[in-house]
Amino acid sequence: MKTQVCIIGGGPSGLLLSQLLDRKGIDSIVLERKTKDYVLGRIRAGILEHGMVELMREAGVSERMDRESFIHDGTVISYGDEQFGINFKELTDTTVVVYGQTEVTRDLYEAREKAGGKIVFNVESVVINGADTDAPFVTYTVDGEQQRIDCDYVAGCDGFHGVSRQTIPLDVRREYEKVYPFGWLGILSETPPVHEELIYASSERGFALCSMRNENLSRYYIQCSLSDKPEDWTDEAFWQELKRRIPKEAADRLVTGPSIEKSIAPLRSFVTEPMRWGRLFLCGDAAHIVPPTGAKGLNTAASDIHYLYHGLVQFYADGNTEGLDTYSGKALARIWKAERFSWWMTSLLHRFPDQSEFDLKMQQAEIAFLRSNHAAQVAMAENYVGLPY
Ligand code: FAS
Ligand code: PHB
Repeated sequence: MKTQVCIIGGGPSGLLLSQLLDRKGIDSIVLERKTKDYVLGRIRAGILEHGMVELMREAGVSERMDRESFIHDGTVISYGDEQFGINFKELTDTTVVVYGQTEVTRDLYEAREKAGGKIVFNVESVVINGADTDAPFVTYTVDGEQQRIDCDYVAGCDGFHGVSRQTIPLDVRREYEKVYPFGWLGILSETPPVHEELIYASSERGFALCSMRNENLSRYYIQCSLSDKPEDWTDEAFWQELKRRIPKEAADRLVTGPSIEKSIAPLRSFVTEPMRWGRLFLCGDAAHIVPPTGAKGLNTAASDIHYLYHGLVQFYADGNTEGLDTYSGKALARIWKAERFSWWMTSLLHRFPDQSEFDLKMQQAEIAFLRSNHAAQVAMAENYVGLPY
């Protein structure tokens, strides 16, 4: 087989790139390790920045998002029983969209299938060959048969555990990592959200987040130990702990119910540089990971796709490689700012096992400064709604 762009990974990054390229007449093939149902079964991000929303529009997949998503003008930050709002709209004249990554991915799959897009599921043993030559090709097996795709470029959209990043030689790659000493236990429940906006809660017992997917589907998280397993937590234990970490007036009105999904995500900050090696481009979680506190994971994947898409369109239009040659530098410039913000939000709101009394005082002072200082709130809001592409 031959294609112009071979895309490894059928998550939001790979599907969005394939859909955008298709609308410009650029051919791609998506190789996905799992089944579509498995990919759609992952419960992940919930907040879309303005830039991601615009990309969904440009990809022609925004109709259901426009119909079913929530627009949020701001968020609540609480510590103990104290709470205050950050009004993104007033501070930045920008809002965020609440629409689950699962729905984004579902819409993209539907669009690719409608357009006759080529997606190969259940692929195994994917190998990216000749990425540092002018004739790269990808080999893989499906149903026990070895296959080969010759292509102009390879987009590594295969997430943190994929093969793309590993294809870049160790003497070329530089990796930066910070692993946090806790995880997030998340549940999904068919209950009405506790508040019309998100509540990011800091408490002496640890962090909690009250989020949502729609008016009767809520997403809650509590900071948990890395040694915890989802089965260690009954629903009742989760709800009781969540109530201890959010303001009393929210805890009193919290509607609880059975969890329909329960999982633990580890938290890490991770970046690999460069994000290009020859004709291989890394996008999204294949190149970088953020702790989900700042809701930047999916949204930094989006800006990567924006840069790569425009670089490929420019190349196929007139052979100009300027966009491709500047991809890694441009993507990393925005990624590092998102890494900083995600690390800052995580440091601000979580309890760290080795925290000293002084560290706690600094955390409380940082929250008090954010509560009282306009410039601090503008800075937080500008990062949360998304820095420019
Ligand atoms: P993805 O990991 O989503 O997709 C990669 C795809 O590649 C997968 O479908 C995988 O099956 C496939 N693949 C892997 N190896 C392959 C191979 N060798 N061959 C072919 N295919 C292969 N972000 C937030 O903003 N908020 C959150 O709350 C949040 N929670 C998260 C929880 C978890 C457990 C994880 C892992 C991430 C979370 N994220 C969150 C971040 C998440 O939303 C990512 O940023 C987003 O999925 C990035 O999308 P992709 O880059 O497409 O990577
Ligand atoms: C979510 O709804 O899953 C969500 C929202 C905001 C975050 C992280 C996760 O910062």
